[in-house]
Amino acid sequence: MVLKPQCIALSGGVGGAKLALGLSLELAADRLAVIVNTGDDFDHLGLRVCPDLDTLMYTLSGKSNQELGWGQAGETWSFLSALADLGGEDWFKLGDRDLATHVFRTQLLDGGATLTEVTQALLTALTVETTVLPMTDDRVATQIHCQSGETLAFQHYFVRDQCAPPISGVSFAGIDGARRSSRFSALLEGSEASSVIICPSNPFVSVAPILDLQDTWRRLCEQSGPVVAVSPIVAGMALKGPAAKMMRELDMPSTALAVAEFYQRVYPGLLNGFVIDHADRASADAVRQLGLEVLVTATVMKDVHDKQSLARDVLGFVADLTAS
Ligand code: FO1
Repeated sequence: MVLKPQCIALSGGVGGAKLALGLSLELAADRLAVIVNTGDDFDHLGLRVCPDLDTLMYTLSGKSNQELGWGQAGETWSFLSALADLGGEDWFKLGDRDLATHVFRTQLLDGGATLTEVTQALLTALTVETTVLPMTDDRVATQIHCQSGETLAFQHYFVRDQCAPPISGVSFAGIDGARRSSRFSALLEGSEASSVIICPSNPFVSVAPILDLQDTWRRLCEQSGPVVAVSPIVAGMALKGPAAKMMRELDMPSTALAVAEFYQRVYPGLLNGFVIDHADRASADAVRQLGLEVLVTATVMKDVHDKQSLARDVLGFVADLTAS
């Protein structure tokens, strides 16, 4: 029998990793599993790069670069600089230490290991005890459809083009044939109740790939524990990344309320609760009118105290919803 964790967290990169770290400080390692978006993954310079998985691993191991939000602390850039001298592609900043992760991963994948197995090998090497799982071992690639008619691979849009092109939509190539990783599927089975926390990650490019994979969002609805999402939008701005800009371009107001409306419209019945920042407390009643319980708290995570404090608040909210 699989022992189900108390909490399944769904995460993209930087914003999600912050709350995942807070949750890992509040819960025993065997009570938390973090499911990570792999739609941002891509092949670059002959290497398999998995930015969100790496952000989670580095954050949970205390090795993350706090200033950049991605990559490793104390990084050096000799490889990238030498590559630039040769006229190679240097738009995606691979640090020397980070490079070792991608070489190690690519070698194991080429040898027949699954992404789940490689991720576990990296977590073990980094002494991270929390369960961190890719959403799938199959290839799913987020595609950004631009208002110009062009379609961009995610990292070309996000890093190379700095999220500048106005977008008209997002799709996930390969998702129809992709399957949940077996350990992710195992987490959704069994009788013990798990709560689900959707981290403050971009709903369109970080959370949607996980929810859209097979019947995942419907399986999450069937969990006996509550499902809550933390808004990645605070006072009209994204905590990190292009979520607010994307919302405006997709004809949505860039508000926490619009994030809740998006989840209710696209994944009806998924959410039981929604977490918004004090700055958005005026929207609490409107979110309640969508049929959701609301927690208003401090959601901006600048330091580890903020991360643990938000995790504690969200877990308390989940416990209240479980009891009611
Ligand atoms: N983000 C950037 O804005 N610029 C970069 O050059 C960059 C390099 C990079 C290298 C490895 C890695 O794991 C992540 C990296 N990221 C970079 C972050 C990443 O592209 C995004 O944060 C995520 O894909 C969005 O969640």
